[in-house]
Amino acid sequence: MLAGAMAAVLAAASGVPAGGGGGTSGGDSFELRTVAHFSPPSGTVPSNALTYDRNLVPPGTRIEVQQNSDRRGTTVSLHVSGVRAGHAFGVHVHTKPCAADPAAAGGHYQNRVDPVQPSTDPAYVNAQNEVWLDFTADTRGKGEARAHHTWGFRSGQARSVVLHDEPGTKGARVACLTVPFGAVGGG
Ligand SMILES: [Cu+2]
Repeated sequence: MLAGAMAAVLAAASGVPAGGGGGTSGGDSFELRTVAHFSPPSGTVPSNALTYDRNLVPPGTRIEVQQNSDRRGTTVSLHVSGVRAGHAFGVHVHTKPCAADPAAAGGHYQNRVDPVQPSTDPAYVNAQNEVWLDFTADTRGKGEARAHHTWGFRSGQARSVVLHDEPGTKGARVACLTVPFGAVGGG
């Protein structure tokens, strides 16, 4: 039996106070690091990292996601260890948390939101308007990716990272990590 939901989330918003009042909402940066090991949705212990395909993402696979945001933009980085060697995955930031149903994570987070949802228009569905972290695992089942944008997330609207069984946007959902991505300035 897998040792359940080994997961850790560290989040910190920090910044230079605008005035002398010690006040509050206006951080100039947001940093977050989430580390977890995937487990099947049927596991008895709730997990923020769920695998829907044991062949491509075996239980125990490690995933680490970092967000670094400031006024200039946002970088999201991904490190995975333990997936199927040599396999090419499509990965995106999605709008909702993971659940037993792979569809629960919703659609892709979009900077400019397509008025037509679910979104299929390439003018909106692309790596500039969304956060794509596609990677190909090496011979040891490790992979990594990084994406930088000059925009930042809207608070509470980017909630997960979904791994798909092929690069791009057509692949089936094979695993999902819930991540509380944050906004600069608390907005
Ligand atoms: Cu996706």
